[in-house]
Amino acid sequence: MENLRIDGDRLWASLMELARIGATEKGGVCRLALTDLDRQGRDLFVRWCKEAGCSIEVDKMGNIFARRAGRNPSLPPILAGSHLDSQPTGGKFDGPYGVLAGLEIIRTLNDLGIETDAPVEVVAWTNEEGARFAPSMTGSGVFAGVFDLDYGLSRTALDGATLGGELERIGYSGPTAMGNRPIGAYFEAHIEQGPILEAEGKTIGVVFGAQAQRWFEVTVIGQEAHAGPTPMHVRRDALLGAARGIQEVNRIGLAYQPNACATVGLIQSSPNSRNTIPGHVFFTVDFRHPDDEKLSAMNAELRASLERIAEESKLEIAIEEIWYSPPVRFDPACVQAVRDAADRLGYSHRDIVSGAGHDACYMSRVAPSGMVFVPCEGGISHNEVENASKPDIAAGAQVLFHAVLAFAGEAKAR
Ligand code: HGY
Ligand code: MN
Ligand code: MN
Repeated sequence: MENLRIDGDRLWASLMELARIGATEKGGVCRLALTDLDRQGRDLFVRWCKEAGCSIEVDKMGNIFARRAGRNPSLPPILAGSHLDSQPTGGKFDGPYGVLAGLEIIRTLNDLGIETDAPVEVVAWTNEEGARFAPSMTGSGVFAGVFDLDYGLSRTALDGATLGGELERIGYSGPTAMGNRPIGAYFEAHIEQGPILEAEGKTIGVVFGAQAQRWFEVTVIGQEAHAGPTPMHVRRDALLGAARGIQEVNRIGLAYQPNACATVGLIQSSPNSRNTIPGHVFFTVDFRHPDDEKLSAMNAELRASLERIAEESKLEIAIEEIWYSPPVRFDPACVQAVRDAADRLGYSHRDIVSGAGHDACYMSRVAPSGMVFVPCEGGISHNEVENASKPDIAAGAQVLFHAVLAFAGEAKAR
């Protein structure tokens, strides 16, 4: 097993080449799901997989599966993958690392002339980020049966584009039926996107689970009126109501420390004119906690706060939960395979729970799944400065390779 080494330089070069698609001035990436830039990234990935001798399948949600045959085609495949879409101010590694680390496994198997027992597949999931089409992880969610296909295809962006329409437009509305096929195991390499591994000087995160999430959409309705003649005490200011609501989101997040996370990331106010009192405000809430009951309590507190604000400020406030992702525990055998690989390869490691959601969270419902984390600089992600070191990127891919091989069956030279 010890000579089974991936090529870290080749992986890094592929990451940097892909990062040129949608590159931003600050060194990040903006490749929103199903835009032309996402299509270009997908096309490059497909070309590389074909060059590596893989057969390609695209399903009805645009998930791309690149398959390397194994000795026994009847065995369920071992998958490695992640996503190619990014946040608006995203980085080079969030998503592409897991996809290209999977491709690096294929390339290394080819270099070493190794035939695995089971087929190995690399997958690029559609719309993991949920930045353009909410919620997150819709491609893997439909594959895993969490959402039905109509729900997935009907997700609508703020500009009115539908996920299904955009899949058609960029030519990635595939013929393959969704999911419903045996998968031997699924592994995903990802940057941690938080500060723990770097702070502790650990190279590998052995991910044993992910925290729960709830996403909400809040609409505040007041009354547009003139900013000049309207006395303060008669106003029904929707933006002031939203501000109080946002303050409550933060207060609730702080009240449920040490693990709660509470974020308002998107706000729209209308009519957005300096001298008109806002009459209509829309904002989003992202609540997370490893403990499901605490997350429910945060939800209840938010609803109570918004009710009180509506009454006090004579506003109409509606809150809709649009997404709930329960806490995830990955398969113990997959977690152990990652831990054993890190041990065998001599990498420092620690068990860790994922603060972020990942496609592996949904894949864990249909296949034994595990994840490999590597540190990112300053723990920063969903930011154009997102960075990781070449040795860590290689180390994570090395661990991924050994974990996949542990499930793909003994590797023999062809
Ligand atoms: O939001 C998340 O956790 C992921 O980046 N989609
Ligand atoms: Mn990601
Ligand atoms: Mn992300």
